[in-house]
Amino acid sequence: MASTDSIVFYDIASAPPLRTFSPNPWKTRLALNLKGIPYRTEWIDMPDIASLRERLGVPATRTLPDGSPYHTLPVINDPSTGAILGDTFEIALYLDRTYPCPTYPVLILPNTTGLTAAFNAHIDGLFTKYVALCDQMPWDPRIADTVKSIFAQRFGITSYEDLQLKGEAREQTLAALESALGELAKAYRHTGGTTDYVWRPTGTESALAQRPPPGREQTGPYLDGERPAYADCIVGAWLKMMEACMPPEEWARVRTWQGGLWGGVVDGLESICSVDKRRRLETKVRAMADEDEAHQDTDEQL
Ligand SMILES: N[C@@H](CCC(=O)N[C@@H](CS)C(=O)NCC(=O)O)C(=O)O
Repeated sequence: MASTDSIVFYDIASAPPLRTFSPNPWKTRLALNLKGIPYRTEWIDMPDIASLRERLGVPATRTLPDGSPYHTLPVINDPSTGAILGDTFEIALYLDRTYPCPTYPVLILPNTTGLTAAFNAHIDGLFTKYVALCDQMPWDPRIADTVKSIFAQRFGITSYEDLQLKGEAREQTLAALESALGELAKAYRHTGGTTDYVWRPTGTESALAQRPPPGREQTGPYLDGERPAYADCIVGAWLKMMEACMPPEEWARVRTWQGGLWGGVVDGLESICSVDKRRRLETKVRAMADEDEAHQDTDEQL
């Protein structure tokens, strides 16, 4: 249960009922839930992020095209150590350092920090290209007009509505997203090298020969093994954004692409997606920590 000593997690407020919908806060929420660390959420309206960060003394980690600071969430404040952090990757590293294995499951496996950072940048780049498809962000009606004018000003357009993708252009963007996700799907199927044929029914003989027997392919829901790591939270965070912000019929299509891989990834993370029902997770998270301890014992014996 969250107490007064619990981590305070600042997330971007949606319309009621309050829920997480933006990708970077999702990364941190998934990470906190995966580790099973008690926390409470403070919901911040998007136009108030800059003043929050200034009040907490957390410098901006991004810059707008005109060079001015771009204040973002998530931020966490951990009263037990006094740490206040405002960058998702920094937060993941901090959580692993401060809440270590074996008491807590590990987010970033040993010797994969650089790899995970590069993966994070790659995934952010991949999904950002298609973010115009996420045009149903659940802004609170109280601030929706302000948010839209902030975005319009940022993109140098007169109306937020000009950002909307429609008709054929939208279909083409969906097709490009499917293809980009097809590339990413290769990372989930540790077979067939990097050829396109990993996720297509036909292929070169050598690619076909690398496939395991039907039913024994690695098809997620996690990138590696039987449990999620931070890399899974990164992909999961963007998919959860699509689930929350795309027209439902389009999200339903994304779920089915690459043999239903993306639906499976989101469903596989379901137990760590909860906003406030942490108790449900505790048994599962404890089991994961035990597993990490077992791995560590094995490593030490080698
Ligand atoms: N590099 C930062 C990026 C965080 C970020 O871009 N957050 C977005 C939400 S996904 C945000 O707060 N945007 C506020 C805005 O657009 O004004 C991190 O990893 O924490």
